[in-house]
Amino acid sequence: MFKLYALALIASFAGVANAHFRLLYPEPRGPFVSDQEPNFCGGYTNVTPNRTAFPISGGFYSIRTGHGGTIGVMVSTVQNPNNFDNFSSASGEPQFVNAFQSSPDAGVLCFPLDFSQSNITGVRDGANVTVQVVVAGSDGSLYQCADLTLSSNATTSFTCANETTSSHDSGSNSSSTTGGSSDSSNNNSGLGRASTLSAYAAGVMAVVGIMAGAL
Ligand SMILES: [Cu+2]
Repeated sequence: MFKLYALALIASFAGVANAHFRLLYPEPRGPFVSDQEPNFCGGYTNVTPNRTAFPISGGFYSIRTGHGGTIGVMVSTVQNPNNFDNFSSASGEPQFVNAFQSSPDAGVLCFPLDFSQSNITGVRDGANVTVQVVVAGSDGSLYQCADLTLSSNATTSFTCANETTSSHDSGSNSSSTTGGSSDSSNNNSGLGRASTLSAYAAGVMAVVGIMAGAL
């Protein structure tokens, strides 16, 4: 009886650890390491040479997540960002690229990532930047980073698609909608679950609170 219970407990922890999220696009700094995801850049503290040429406007990012959460993207203009301070402005505010997204669902999600509206110093054509995707959910804040070079004429062959599962990791109840390509001509077509205003506000509170804790 005890053994059975212990096994179930281990299985449930393993489930939590495996859930987390993966950054599908742009390409993350390195292979996914589940245990490292609660740490800065998912455990990858150094900038990588595999920079993705990324459009300043009309871009998107995609994750696969095992659970719902509030999702934000911070940006650093430091050449080798290796700590959370590098993703903050001179006044200490975390630099988020665009509005928080909130998804109650697990699955593959795709959201716009538009640098042109961000008004962050140093974000411009040709700049080397690093993005840090934050998912704040039931198991805390998780991080993945990607090193980019911003370009006004970058294009990508990655297809922005959404495939959500309605219950935690069940995978049994999925629906699929395919968004457009990354073309700047249809830059909102990849938007998945729309975030409501209240979810946005809650997200800001949650992520900023977590950032404050992390700093
Ligand atoms: Cu998780």
